[in-house]
Amino acid sequence: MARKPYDLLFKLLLVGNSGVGKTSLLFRFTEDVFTTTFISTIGIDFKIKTIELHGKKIKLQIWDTAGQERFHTITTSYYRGAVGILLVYDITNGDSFNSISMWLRNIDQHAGNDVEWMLLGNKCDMESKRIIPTSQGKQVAEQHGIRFYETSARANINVEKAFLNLVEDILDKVGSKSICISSLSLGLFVFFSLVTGCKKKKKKKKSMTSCFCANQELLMMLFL
Ligand SMILES: Nc1nc2c(ncn2[C@@H]2O[C@H](COP(=O)(O)OP(=O)(O)O)[C@@H](O)[C@H]2O)c(=O)[nH]1
Ligand SMILES: [Mg+2]
Repeated sequence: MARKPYDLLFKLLLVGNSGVGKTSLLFRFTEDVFTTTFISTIGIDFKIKTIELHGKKIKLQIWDTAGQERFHTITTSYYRGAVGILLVYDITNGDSFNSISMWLRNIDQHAGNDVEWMLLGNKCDMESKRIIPTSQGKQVAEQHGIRFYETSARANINVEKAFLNLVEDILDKVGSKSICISSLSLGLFVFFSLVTGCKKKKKKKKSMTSCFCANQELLMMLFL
């Protein structure tokens, strides 16, 4: 049988003001290119990149707003199913930094509670035009307990690192959830074994103590 082309599929989103470099970051990460001539069409588009991390093949479907952020018309459908969000501002543009709170409200309103997100201060290659000090970006990220990177799609700084760390954080979350689920199923299995075991033994008119001892053995076998 043919091997499945991937083990996991993650939907990631890029959000932030128009012109901060979302499309450039997407192209840098998925195609390792930087071009100044992106055509921004109305509508939403995504790019796919498959990566391998911790022995898992992960297909990333990375959605990029295609200009509609200018009209504040990003709706729930854009956020639906997203497990990771890269919120981008431009370190040379104060407005884009001030809009972070507006984007946060948008994320809060439309994205799922479990979504993993990080803050990116893009265009860090333009030091001479910097308006937002690194410390300000760090502060916002610390307030929200999230990761923060200054990136440059142009000079290829921290782009791959940011995406991969986001995916790693999502993987950790997924991992701990599946551990929770398997512990829950184990718990349920043990519970039902105890109940059915007791019922059977009751029929044989054995005492509750012997029933408990037998099931303790079962528990030990499961946990050791
Ligand atoms: N210097 C510099 N310019 C960038 C960088 N990223 C994007 N740009 C430029 O910023 C402008 C807006 O980029 P774009 O990716 O279209 O932004 P979007 O509207 O957020 O998708 C374009 O002229 C890009 O060439 C970067 O890291 N450094
Ligand atoms: Mg764009």
